[in-house]
Amino acid sequence: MFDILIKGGTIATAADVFAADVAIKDGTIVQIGRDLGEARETIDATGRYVLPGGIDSHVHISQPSGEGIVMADDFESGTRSALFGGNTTIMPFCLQRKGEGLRAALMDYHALAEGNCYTDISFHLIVSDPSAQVLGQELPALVEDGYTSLKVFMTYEDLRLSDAQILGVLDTARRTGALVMVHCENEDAIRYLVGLHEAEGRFEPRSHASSRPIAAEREATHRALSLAEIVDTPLVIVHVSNREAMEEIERARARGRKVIGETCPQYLMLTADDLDGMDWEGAKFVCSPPPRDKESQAACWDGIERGVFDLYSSDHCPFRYEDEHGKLNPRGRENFRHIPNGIPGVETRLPILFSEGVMKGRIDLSHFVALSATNHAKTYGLYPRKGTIAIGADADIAIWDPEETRTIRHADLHDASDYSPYEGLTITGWPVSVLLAGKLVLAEGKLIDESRNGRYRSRSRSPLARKS
Ligand code: DUC
Ligand code: ZN
Ligand code: ZN
Repeated sequence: MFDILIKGGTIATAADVFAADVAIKDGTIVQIGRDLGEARETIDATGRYVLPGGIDSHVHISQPSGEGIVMADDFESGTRSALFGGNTTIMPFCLQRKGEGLRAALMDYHALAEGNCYTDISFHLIVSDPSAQVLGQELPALVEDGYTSLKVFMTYEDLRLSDAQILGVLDTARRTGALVMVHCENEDAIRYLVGLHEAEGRFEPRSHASSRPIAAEREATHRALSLAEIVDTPLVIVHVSNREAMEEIERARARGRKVIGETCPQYLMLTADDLDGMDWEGAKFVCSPPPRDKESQAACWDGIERGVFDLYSSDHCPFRYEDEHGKLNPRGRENFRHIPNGIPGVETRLPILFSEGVMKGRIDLSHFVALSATNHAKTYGLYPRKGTIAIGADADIAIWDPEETRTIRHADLHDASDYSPYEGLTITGWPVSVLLAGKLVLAEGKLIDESRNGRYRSRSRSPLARKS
């Protein structure tokens, strides 16, 4: 006797699309086929797609974000929103503050997450202080413990690493088998341009975009790839916003480098013109790198279609708009430099890709599954336990209605922000039911299990980043 049988749906993996039933027992997929037998509960998936639960490998939750600024989502609201968006695993970042140890930072995040998650979670580290102790002892031990990826920044005064520091991190990553993600923007160039904008009295949100131009992203992308080449380490270039940075990835690949590229919905759907809104409304779209122009959108779609981008993540980084601790904090309502960087999007990531990608014929359903789950699991060491529908995999499953059409309204979403950058966008195709570890948590759009049974998952090393 199975626990659950999902009957009559169309299953899609990153390789195949086929009609079959799925049988689940003890949280695991145990059979796939027809006439599988009896189950205690049957879910009718006729006319629906049965897909691996989404994995969003780039999410920020409860991350300290500067004096007086508070991120909108905690683990409860962030994972609830993720679940409604068809996700069963998210990977938030654990930020190391300068002078702080990595383990101490992780303990804080684990304490915040414990018992509060509607989806499974796993942490990437953000290394802001690569001291000898961190690189020599903490990081190698943490990689052994299943924290197998980390991010470094080339921008932000308090986070940026020098080239020498990045080389040190990359060298440790090569020796330990960690996978390094890089935020590529040239901080000195940005600082120069911010100064120029301020001198000219250009304080409005739009200046955020013009002070962080494509050249600053392209240059940093090239430099990061060159540093990784010198150390012979694979690299993930996160949140790519335009063709020039994308072409740096393609050139590095042509030289034989192992490089993974990531883009995000904001670079497919928004432009810098969105930062022009009346009454400082443009602050709602301030994120880094900034959204660019129509040509860059087309380039990012091209990168999705041609497989330059293996990863499509939300970069969910939510701040409330009408809030003195959010976008309209006292300094942020006067000067773009103080508007916190980031936008919400964990719930809308997959519906946007389904509607704009699959329904508009840009990608097929298997490519959608690869971008929504499989490639994230493979890149970050969760595959084949997660990211596919296969015997033995965790029964993390999203059931999609490909015909359901909805217009995005923040009032209908489940994060703790107070707006969506995609308000008013009409979407066809929504996840209607979600199972986490074989338990139906979301059923026909309703949260039916509030027990928050999502678990922290340690990860294997990325197959890209084997120890050497
Ligand atoms: N980088 C991110 O990855 N997310 C939000 C802000 C940023 O700079
Ligand atoms: Zn970043
Ligand atoms: Zn991010």
